[in-house]
Amino acid sequence: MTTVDGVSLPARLADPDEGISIEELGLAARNHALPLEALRYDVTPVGLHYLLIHYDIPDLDPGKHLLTVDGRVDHQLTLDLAALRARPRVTRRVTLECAGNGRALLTPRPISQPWLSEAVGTAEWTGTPLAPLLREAGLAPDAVDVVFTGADHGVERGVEQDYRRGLPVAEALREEVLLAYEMNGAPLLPQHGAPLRLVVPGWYGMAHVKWLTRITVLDREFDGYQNAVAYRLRSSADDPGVPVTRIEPRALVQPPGFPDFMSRTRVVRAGPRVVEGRAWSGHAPVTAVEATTDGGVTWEAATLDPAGSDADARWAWRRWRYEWPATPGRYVLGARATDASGRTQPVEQPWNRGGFANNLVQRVEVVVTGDA
Ligand SMILES: Nc1nc2c(c(=O)[nH]1)N[C@H]1C(S)=C(S)[C@@H](COP(=O)(O)O)O[C@H]1N2
Ligand SMILES: [Mo]
Repeated sequence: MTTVDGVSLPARLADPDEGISIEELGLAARNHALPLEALRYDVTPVGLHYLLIHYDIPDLDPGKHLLTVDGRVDHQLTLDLAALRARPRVTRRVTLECAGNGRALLTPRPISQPWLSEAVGTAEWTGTPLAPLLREAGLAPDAVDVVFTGADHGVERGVEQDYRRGLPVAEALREEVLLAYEMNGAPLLPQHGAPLRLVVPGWYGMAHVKWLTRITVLDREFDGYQNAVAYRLRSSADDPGVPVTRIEPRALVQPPGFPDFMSRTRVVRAGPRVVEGRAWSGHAPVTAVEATTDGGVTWEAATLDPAGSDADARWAWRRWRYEWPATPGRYVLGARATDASGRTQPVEQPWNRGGFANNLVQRVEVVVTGDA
């Protein structure tokens, strides 16, 4: 392990009432969220999809890019993009969400990329399934984790590293997992992992390794930084914690009416209104969405759009709507998704040190006015 001293800020929680720092602002400016009005699209236009890039976008030539499969396999494989494109081609609609979504709303605030509630997007990913490639390489019977290496390189908490993530072999062998080279019908853009990335439907964003160069099969659990240190649910700094894996259920409201420039408070004209949004879960299909207009004191059932009959959309968000007879006053809108595993969203704040996998109900401040 190479360490670089003196360049990284230590892991820290914000002091009570400590504002967002220049470092957090720098991360937020590089890594943008989904503008919430874009919840209107079934498939997020590429430029509106959220972004999360730990280091720099690497400079890769698609014509020369190679993917190596090695480690505990019978035959090491090396494939270029043409060879990957010649393999069976699949398109899947998948919702990605950053594991740190909602972090900046927690108290105390973990200092990192300061997401509000909008680190989410849905794309149509095209590529070739990973499992047949692993089977062709011949997985050793003692295979435990499959490690995916990106071409990006940086330092995190003093540890110099390529971005690498391990995935349990059973997850890597799911038929839905893709080596993707297209997003919404066009070659991947640099910021989304061009020319090749992993897509692990149902898992938080950190598993979907971009700029993929190497797949290494291990006979033990991967103990690299992004698995052993970074993406864990810890109650305190010395708690070893548990790994962050699948996406917890969440519903977001597409903010109604029009916004105030600074506060983003919404202005809605009185009258019969339809509040709508999207809901998703990486554990099991969403079975119910409830809406609130009083910040979670009372709840009403919302109507969920029928599930995509298309199995290829099983991992995508679903639209929901709620008819709201809006009368003048101040409101706090929100929604709560429940999935078939019984998981739902809390109104009371859950907390962990990294601010991961939190799915606190959103709060959309609305003023309903009587005049046009
Ligand atoms: N190589 C590499 N892959 C990566 C990352 C990264 O920094 N480097 N960020 C991860 C994280 S934390 C997220 S949330 C998703 C974001 O994917 P997107 O930027 O295409 O939305 O990419 C993941 N894959
Ligand atoms: Mo992320």
